[in-house]
Amino acid sequence: MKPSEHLEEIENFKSAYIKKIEEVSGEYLSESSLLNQYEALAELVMDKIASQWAKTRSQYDEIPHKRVYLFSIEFLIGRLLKSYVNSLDMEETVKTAMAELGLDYETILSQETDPGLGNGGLGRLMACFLESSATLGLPFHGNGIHYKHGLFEQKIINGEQVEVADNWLRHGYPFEIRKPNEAVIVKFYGNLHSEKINGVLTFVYEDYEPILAVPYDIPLKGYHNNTVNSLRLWSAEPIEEFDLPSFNEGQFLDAVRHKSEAEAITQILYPNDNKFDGKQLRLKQEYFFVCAGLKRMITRFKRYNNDCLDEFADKICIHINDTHPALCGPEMMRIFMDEEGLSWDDAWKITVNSLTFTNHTVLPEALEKWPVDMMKFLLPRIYMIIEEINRQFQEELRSKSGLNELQINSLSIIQDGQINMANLAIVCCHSVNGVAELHSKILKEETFNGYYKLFPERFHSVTNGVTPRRFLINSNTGLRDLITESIGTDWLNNLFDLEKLMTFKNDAPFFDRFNRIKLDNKIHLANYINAHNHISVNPESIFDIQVKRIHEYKRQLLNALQILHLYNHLKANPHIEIVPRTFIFAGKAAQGYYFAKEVIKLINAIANLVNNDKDIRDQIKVVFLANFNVTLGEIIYPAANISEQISTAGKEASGTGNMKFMMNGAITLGTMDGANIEIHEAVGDNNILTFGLSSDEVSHFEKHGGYSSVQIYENDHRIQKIMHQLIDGTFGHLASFQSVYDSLLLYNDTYFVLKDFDSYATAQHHINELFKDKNKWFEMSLSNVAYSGLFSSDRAILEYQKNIWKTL
Ligand code: NBY
Repeated sequence: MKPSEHLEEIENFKSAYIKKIEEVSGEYLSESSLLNQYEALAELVMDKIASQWAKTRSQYDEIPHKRVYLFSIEFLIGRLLKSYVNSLDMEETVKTAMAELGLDYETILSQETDPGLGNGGLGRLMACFLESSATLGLPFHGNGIHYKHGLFEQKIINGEQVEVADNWLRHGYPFEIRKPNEAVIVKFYGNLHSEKINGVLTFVYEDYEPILAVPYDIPLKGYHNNTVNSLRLWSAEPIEEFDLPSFNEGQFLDAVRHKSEAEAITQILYPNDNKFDGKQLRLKQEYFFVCAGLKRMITRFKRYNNDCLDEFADKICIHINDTHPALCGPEMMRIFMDEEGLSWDDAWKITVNSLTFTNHTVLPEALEKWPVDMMKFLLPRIYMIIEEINRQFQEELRSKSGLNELQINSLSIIQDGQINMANLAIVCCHSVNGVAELHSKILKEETFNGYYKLFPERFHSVTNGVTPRRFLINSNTGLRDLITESIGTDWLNNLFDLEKLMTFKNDAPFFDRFNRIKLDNKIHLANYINAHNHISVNPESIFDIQVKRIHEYKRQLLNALQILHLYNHLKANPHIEIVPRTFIFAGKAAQGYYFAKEVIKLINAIANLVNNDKDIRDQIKVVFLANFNVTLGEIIYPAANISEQISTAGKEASGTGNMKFMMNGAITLGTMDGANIEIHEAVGDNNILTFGLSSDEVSHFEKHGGYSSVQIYENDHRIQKIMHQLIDGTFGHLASFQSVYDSLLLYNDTYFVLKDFDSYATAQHHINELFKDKNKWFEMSLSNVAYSGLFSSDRAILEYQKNIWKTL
């Protein structure tokens, strides 16, 4: 763009904005509230996106591509306004226009709520996939739930987590469009009987409870292109506002009961990550969005394919994100047979050939199993179909596989009165994949070994990735600009290009700027910490960060205990000088997860002890930041020196935070788990710090009844000391951590915290030495940025296209 055109664009933008402010607020700009200023900008940006959105839709209809529909019960999309502005390539224009109007762009952006429609990695991964697909220009659509309340907001009060309901729609949401004319009906409960209608045996479903599913569409804009895809979120509503007969009879409470029961379905996101919670309402949610999403999609498909389903599986891929949407299998069978009149065999072919499935965890407590009785009661026809799928599957095994009854039973979809949803998913889908090499190997060799032996061709692996737009380009603008000035703009379209940065490893001016950018990012985070936690931290200290959901297997406890040990060490040796270190934590614990909440309490208790002890001379600081979410992550990742990825080996399927940190030049301190192994491979031994048991060692111990944590305790004075401190009043008389103590010593330390302690402490000590060597540290950090290309979600999506969805 010529400078004169740019000036004109800014002027046009300013006048459009002034007009928009009046439209949204009925006031002049000078009188308008911050919220109105944000709304006006959001609407202006939506106007720009809308025409591209309409065009993308019609192009997809004209040019037949294979489409991918992604079903996920969570989409953790984060704030959108900045993403939209940058993807429209309007950052400069908007920033300048706002400044010329006397407005602060950052403050306006901060008015946006962060939709918390997911728990953690699984939901965030889907958001990255949506963004990458739009950027790659692929027809890819999300289907999920329009939760009225997302994941709770976390406050830390007196060192403990307190949950506050998240009301993200309080001020409305400018980026969604409600489509009441595309609503569909979803049916629950009721009775089923078979009847001959016109000589054909038909299932008649009666006395069911109909619920209206209304879609809300959110545009997903590709970066610097014209593609705008959709995320469709379904909201549950009563068919009629009131039950009029009851209303007229004066039974007002009965009249509104139906309304609130209907709305309950999409009221709240279940706050568990990696833990199955078998509530009926959750099963309702799962069926609700599966049924609504499939119905709309199939209707649309028929409209553009002369009412014929023959080519369905050639043109459509339905991807299910973990087992939460696994009812897609039986629901497709129901639609194809009961509504479209297909035979079982024809319906089954289309179903299996269009469905693909990703597993995200091997933790047994996360695997979904629904009681048969609940399924039968809530979804009688679906249950009937699941039973038939299972019956036919077992028949086939009996006739073809040579397996004995015991083996056949172990593969059954229905076991001990429960429906095993992973088994259902594997049987109904033609592809199953893990999310990192190690995880996929464990799926094949352990978790789903019986199925792997039956269907080896179904098993795949696609290592996760994250979008570099959100996690580097838009959130670390200093580094973005340095990279572009150094290697040009190609890397914006191909992250592997970052490798060219290695040519700067001996470049002094580059070294200075690279370090200055990291320092600026750390100052930014330090200011945030000061404002929110009233703790002053030294930006020159090592920022050592662990942010993720709080879970025993992720071992925030190991980190906390190591800090306590370091504190003891400094107390005992008051003249020791270490490189100052700031340990930063953030993450939510599920409301009902007692142990995880105790860990939050312990971290805050340690923070209180360490930060206020004069003897420590500010050499270490500990900070727990409340309410970790996507927005906070965008401040944290660019400021990190150390990325803590310390799960018990074999337990973290992949991890994606590890990739976000790496892209921003943090050095991983991690176990050989999930994608850490692939990060290690990408950066080489010198640019990562690994420690601890391997997953083979962990599983060896597990198979032999664990290890003796007491023995470790007895032989290690450091461990004895910290264990005593948990219960001896170190943290005040009221704060005792008996349950933590017991889990480690009495219950034999399920997650190998004490077993890995020594090796972790050694690695931590090593960091101290490494950081002193500025050149060495720079090279490590630069290598992490340079070799992060592999961890772009663009690469992941291309692999899905090629190997899973066969859309390339
Ligand atoms: O999925 C995470 C994995 O732990 C992580 O290693 C991986 O990188 C990421 C993306 O593949 N899993 C995860 O976030 N899981 C959940 O959030 C989750 C939520 C709900 C339930 C189970 C798992 N549930 O059963 O209700």
